[in-house]
Amino acid sequence: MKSSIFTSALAGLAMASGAAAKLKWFGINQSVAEFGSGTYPGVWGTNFYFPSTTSIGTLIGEGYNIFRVAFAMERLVPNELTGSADAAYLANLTTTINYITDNGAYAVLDPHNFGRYYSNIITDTAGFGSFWTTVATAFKDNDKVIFDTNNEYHDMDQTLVLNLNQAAINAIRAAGATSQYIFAEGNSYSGAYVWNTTNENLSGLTDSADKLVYEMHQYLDSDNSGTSDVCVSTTIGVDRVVGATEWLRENGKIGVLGEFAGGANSQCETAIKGLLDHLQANSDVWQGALWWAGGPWWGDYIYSFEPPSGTAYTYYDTLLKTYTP
Ligand SMILES: *[C@@H]1O[C@H](CO)[C@@H](O)[C@H](O)[C@H]1NC(C)=O
Ligand SMILES: *[C@@H]1O[C@H](CO)[C@@H](O)[C@H](O)[C@H]1NC(C)=O
Ligand SMILES: *[C@@H]1O[C@H](CO)[C@@H](O)[C@H](O)[C@H]1NC(C)=O
Ligand SMILES: CC(=O)N[C@H]1CO[C@H](CO)[C@@H](O)[C@@H]1O
Repeated sequence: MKSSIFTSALAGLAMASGAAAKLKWFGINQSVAEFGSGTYPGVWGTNFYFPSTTSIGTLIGEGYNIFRVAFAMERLVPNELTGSADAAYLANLTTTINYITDNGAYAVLDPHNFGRYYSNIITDTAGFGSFWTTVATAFKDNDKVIFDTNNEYHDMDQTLVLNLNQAAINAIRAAGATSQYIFAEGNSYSGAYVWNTTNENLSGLTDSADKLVYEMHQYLDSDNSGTSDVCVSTTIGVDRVVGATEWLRENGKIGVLGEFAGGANSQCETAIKGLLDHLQANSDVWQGALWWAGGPWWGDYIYSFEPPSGTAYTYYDTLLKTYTP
C-alpha cells in the first residue's frame, strides 16, 4: 500500500482520460454512542444510543462503503484502562459494527476520547495498550473492522501522542488482529492544515502488518473547528490539505480524511468539491474520506448526514455519491 511512481502515473493517466481514480473508501461518520460526554455510564436512550442500521443500510445502498462509529472509552471499559469490557455496551456496539461489515462496508472503531479518559489526558501508555488489547481481541476476526487509535488528540505532549499511537498499534497486532487497517490520529485535533508542523514525528510509527493509515480531519470554516456553515473561500478545502498531501508523499505514507464537512450553501459546495477532487487526484496517498456526520440524534445540525432529511444529506448526497468507489 505504499505510494509509488507507478500508481501516481496511473492516477495521472486516469485524470487525463477524464476518469479520476476513485478513493478506496468513501463514507460517513456515525454518531450517538459517544453522546452524553461526561455522563458515564449514562442511560441508553437518554444520554446515548446507537446508530440506525436502517439509515446505514440506505447509505450502503447508495454506495458509501465506510462508516466511522464513535463510542466512549468510559462506557466500553468503565473501571480502568486495564479493566474488562462492559458486556452490554460491547454487545450493542458489535451489533452496529457487524451490520456494517455484514453488508460489505468497512467499520471504523472510533474511541471518541480526544486522548483523554474521564477527562484526564492519558499518560499511561501501557494501560492504553491494555484497552486496545481488549477491543482488538473482541474484533480480531472481522477483517472489515478498522481500529482508529483515538479521536483528535489535542494540547498534549507530542512524544506522548507518538507513544500512545505506537502502544495501540503494538497491542492490536499482539492481540492477533493482523489483517486489519489501523488509523493513527495526531495532535491539534488531527488537523490536516497543521499536520506538517505538528505531527512530524508520527512518521516514525511502525506497524508489523504494514497497514497503517494516517487519519486527518479538516473543516472549512474560519477557525477549522467545524462549528459554522460558512466556508472561508471556494478553494479553502484544497488550500488546507495540500501540505498534508505533500507530507504523506514525502514520507511514503497513506492518509484518510476521517472528518470533513461544510455548510449547505454554494460557496461550501464548491470548496468541498475542490477538496474531494484533490483527494481523488492524489489517490496514491489519499485512500478515503468520511463526512461528519450521520446519526439519529443530530436534529437540525448543520452537517447532519442522516437520511432522509438531515440538512447535509439533502444538500450534499447527490454530489458525495459521485465519489463512492
Ligand atoms: C443495549 O441495547 C438494548 C436495546 O437493544 C438496551 O435495552 C440496552 O439498555 C443497551 N445497553 C447498553 C449498555 O447500551
Ligand atoms: C516528537 O515531536 C516533538 C515536536 O516536534 C519533538 O520535540 C520530539 O523529539 C519528537 N519525539 C520523538 C520521540 O521523536
Ligand atoms: C504545511 O501545510 C499547509 C496547509 O496545507 C501549507 O499551506 C504549507 O505550505 C505547508 N508547509 C510546508 C512547509 O510544507
Ligand atoms: C465538528 C464536529 O462536528 N464536532 C463534533 C464532534 O463530536 C462531538 C461529540 O459527538 C460533537 O459534540 C461535536 O459537535
